[in-house]
Amino acid sequence: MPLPRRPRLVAAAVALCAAGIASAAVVFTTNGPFGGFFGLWGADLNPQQKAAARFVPTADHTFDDARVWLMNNSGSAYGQVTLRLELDATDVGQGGVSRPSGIALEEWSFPIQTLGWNPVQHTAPGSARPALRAGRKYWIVASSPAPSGANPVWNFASSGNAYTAILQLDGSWAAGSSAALTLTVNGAPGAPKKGDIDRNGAVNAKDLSLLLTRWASTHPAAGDADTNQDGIVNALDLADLLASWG
Ligand SMILES: [Ca+2]
Ligand SMILES: [Ca+2]
Repeated sequence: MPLPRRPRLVAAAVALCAAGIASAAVVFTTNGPFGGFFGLWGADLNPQQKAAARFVPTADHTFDDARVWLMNNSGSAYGQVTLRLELDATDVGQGGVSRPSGIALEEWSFPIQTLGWNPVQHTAPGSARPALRAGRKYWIVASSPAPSGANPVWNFASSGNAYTAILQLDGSWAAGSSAALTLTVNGAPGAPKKGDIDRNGAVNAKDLSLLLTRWASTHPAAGDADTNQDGIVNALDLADLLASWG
């Protein structure tokens, strides 16, 4: 006797969901903006002020997306937001103070999708999908060209332990409030081997050719050829590639 159609369809849907769950993991997350002691509040994004949250993966991942809660200082204007996934200054030879380096692995720009005191979680999906290496420091940096009073606000989390920083009027980064900017980073567990630039699972002459083509490049052209993520393609990356040959 043939099986009824409905149970077979349900089984297929469950299998698809299971596959989706298995391929994604939370690399880092804070709580959302609701329920905190001060209620809804956050850091203004305008030409004089950027805001950033730092995260440190505990295991290697491949970046999937970043999600932040944003609201709006205006009741009628949708401000523009730019988010960037940046390397840490201490990893790219910019001194010993942890802060955003200005070197981006990914970048997104979109209009904020909310008006007034109405936070919405905005998702920035990965395109280059860089490796997030265990123990390294990364930043999600937000900025906006919108003028103060009609600009996006990056909400503080009700609780959480992200390290945050604010770009001051004089152009220097300073430690943010003790409260965290909201941030969730998702990724697929595991990352390509260092030197597997075309991501086919092997490190071979094709990857070597790609690395040499990008020799001395900086981001974004450097891409995965910058295997040690120090901002430039050079002999250190070549050594990484040769060490994982095969
Ligand atoms: Ca390869
Ligand atoms: Ca490098």
